Amino acid sequence: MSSEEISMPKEKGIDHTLQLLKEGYTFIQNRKNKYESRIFETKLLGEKVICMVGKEQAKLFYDNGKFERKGAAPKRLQKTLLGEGGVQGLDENRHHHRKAMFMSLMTREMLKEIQELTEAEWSQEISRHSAEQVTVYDMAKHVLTRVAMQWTGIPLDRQESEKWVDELSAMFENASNVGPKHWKARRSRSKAEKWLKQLIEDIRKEKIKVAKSSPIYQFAWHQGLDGNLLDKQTAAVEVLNLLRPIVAISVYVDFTILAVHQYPEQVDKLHQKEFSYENFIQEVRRYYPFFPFATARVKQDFIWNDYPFKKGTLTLLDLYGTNHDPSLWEAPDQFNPSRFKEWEGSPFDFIPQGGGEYDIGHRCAGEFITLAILKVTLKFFLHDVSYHFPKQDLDYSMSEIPSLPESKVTIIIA
Ligand code: HEM
Ligand code: MYR
Repeated sequence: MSSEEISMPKEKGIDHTLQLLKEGYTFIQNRKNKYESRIFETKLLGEKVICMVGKEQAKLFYDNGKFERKGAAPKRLQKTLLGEGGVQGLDENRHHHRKAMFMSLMTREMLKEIQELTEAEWSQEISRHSAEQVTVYDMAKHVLTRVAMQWTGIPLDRQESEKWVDELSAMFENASNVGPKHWKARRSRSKAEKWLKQLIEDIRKEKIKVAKSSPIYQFAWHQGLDGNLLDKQTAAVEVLNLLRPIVAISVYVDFTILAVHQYPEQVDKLHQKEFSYENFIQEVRRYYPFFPFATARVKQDFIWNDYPFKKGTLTLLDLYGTNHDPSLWEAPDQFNPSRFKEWEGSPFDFIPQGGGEYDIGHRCAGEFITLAILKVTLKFFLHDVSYHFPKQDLDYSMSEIPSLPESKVTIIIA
């Protein structure tokens, strides 16, 4: 260490993985408060880990010269949530090239299409459950599975699509679990990858025809930087990087309807046009917990604010904690969509789906889709569905990842 370097606060002990599982979304925040530092060192899964939270720290984390993604995602997460060989683990030119394929799908027309599909599927779903007691979460998973299949151009009808609800859900619902749930997620991924590999092959051999403009066609015929098609396995992983997270939007749908129930005064303000539907959705994504933190590794030795960062060190950026940082957000634990009227749109302070840039960074490729789907879903529930909330347990845990209201938000449809 040179004379200008100082050590960052360091959590004592051999390993803190159990505390991470116990404290969940608040693990990094708790230590930030304890050490009075937005950056500290701990040990997780047997290795030294740097944890960071805050806007300046997000800027640092998304500096491609300082951090890379190779080997950053834990293996068990690759076997469940992410898959192996996908865009999340690529760096530099290979990442930019692959990411461009995802971002090329996010056109105004494609976003409009997914909104229309979402509205149509919600209409169907609600009429199907007329006079029943249902959970918003389970309905959303069915609706969004059908939406995901149609939008991606997967040649399955509604009923066949529904058969994949459980597999697509297990990959994100069980991502942080150990034991049988973890194995269920692994099996779900293997089964879905096998199916998609075959489908990609059939499309390439023209045994199955799909629209040229569809994402599945684009991915089947995507050429890597070397001019070759993606191997089938990687193509399957990337198609799942569309299908799975579209279904995962169900978590935000559940929290959106929870917010409608818990904050009727904010719904009144929305009706009075004090703020927009988008503002309401943004506050849902800021306020409620979903993706806890992003992971990267130090690319080469550097010093930041006098702290030494050593090449290869695993680093976590607290997404939930940054969205609740009291130095960035006034009264962060209040649900207040109006705050987004004044928000300046920084890519580093509001980061529920990661921060930084889309094209050359790892910020979520599906953020526009997420907003598009949530906006039409909120409008639909406020204007086109007659329902009420029975008595239920709406608490949600801060240690279960991903977290959901206990009752999954139960409603009785008129
Ligand atoms: C990346 C969250 C929806 C596709 C990410 C990242 C987060 C995230 C935290 C990683 C950021 C980082 O590593 O720095 C979420 C949440 C969603 C969601 C909470 C809500 C359900 C979607 C949707 C899609 C999608 C709907 C596609 C249709 C992706 C892809 C990446 C990604 C492809 C990898 C980007 C890259 O590595 O460059 N998402 N996401 N996500 N997301 Fe999402
Ligand atoms: C997606 O399917 O990509 C969208 C959101 C899924 C969220 C699942 C949350 C579990 C994350 C576990 C730990 C993250 C550590 C990198």
